[in-house]
Amino acid sequence: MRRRTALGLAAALPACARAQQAPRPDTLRAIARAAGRGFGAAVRADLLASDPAYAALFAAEAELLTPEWEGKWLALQPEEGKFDFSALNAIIAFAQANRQRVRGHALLWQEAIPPWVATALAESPERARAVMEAHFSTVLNTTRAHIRDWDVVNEPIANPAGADVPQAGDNPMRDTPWFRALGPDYVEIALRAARAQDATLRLTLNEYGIEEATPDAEEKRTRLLALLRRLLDRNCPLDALGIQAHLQMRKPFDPAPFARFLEQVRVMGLAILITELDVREPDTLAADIPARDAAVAERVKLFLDTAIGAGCRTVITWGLTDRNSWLGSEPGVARPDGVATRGLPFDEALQRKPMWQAIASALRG
Ligand code: 9MR
Repeated sequence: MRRRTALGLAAALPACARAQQAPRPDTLRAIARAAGRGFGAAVRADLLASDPAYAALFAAEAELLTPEWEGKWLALQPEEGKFDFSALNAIIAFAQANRQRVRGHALLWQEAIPPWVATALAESPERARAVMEAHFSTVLNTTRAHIRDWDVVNEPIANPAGADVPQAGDNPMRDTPWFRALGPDYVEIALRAARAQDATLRLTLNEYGIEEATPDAEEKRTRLLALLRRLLDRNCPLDALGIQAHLQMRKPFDPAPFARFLEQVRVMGLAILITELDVREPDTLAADIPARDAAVAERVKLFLDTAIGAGCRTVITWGLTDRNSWLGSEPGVARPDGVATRGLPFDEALQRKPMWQAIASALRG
């Protein structure tokens, strides 16, 4: 991860990314705004600093920015008590220069935690709580003026046995270092700890694998609803559900059960955000680009129409361009045949694809 001071980055911004002008009307950012909605994307500080075309694209198209890496524990507190906000601050400076908002991602997750945290969590529940509270205190108080929405707990629900990432036993909570240290109440402990630091911060619980029409996703939705009900029954502070939406073309999508789920979340009084939208293409897809792009766009349109129809007002994609997507680089996720994946609204040359039109059309509602 390249490091730059916030000032250094702002100075390095291309003129088009610095301009304090109204957003162009034909951008996802402006289309969403005109419809009373918000559009954003996950962003990387190293690419903002090194790639002017990438920076200009984010300045034009996104109103919300989620740090793809820079808000994670390993990025912020690699050693106990030694915090590093340089990369996150670079994103905040970029957002300020372009009148964008930044979402926080993610306070508590089982990935991107440094070894010292794993060791501390294994020591005792008291030590686990102290480590959590110290991290939340510094992170939330340092970012308070700029980040008003954090994913407090990321991915707490276990995948059902037999799913892509199976887990032994049938505990509905995912077996993570936090779960092992503090038991199933760690989610409530974390939400209360975040609220204690900031009375008006939007507290979001973020989850994946709950969108599609498969038995695994249905079971995960059931588990998630049970957790949300339990939290709210106990008056635990919680404001929003983040639905990651890493969609997969090889899995079916059916609007009806997903809409029913969203309605159940909505009546609990929680806001619903789409936080990490992208589309994984099937391994078997023939390399006919127009057909692939059309299929991806059709899936995105159906999915977003369902979410927006159920009251979701915020759509965030996990990156903007295929050039820089985790879909093309993550082992086990990238296509085994080496064919570049096309799961984001802009292609590798930063040109709009049918997925861009699908998002625009859904945002217009
Ligand atoms: O896209 C992210 C990748 O660059 C990071 O290496 C990885 C580990 O921090 O996390 C990826 O983002 C994940 C997100 O934080 C949570 N939901 C799943 C995303 C894709 O793995």
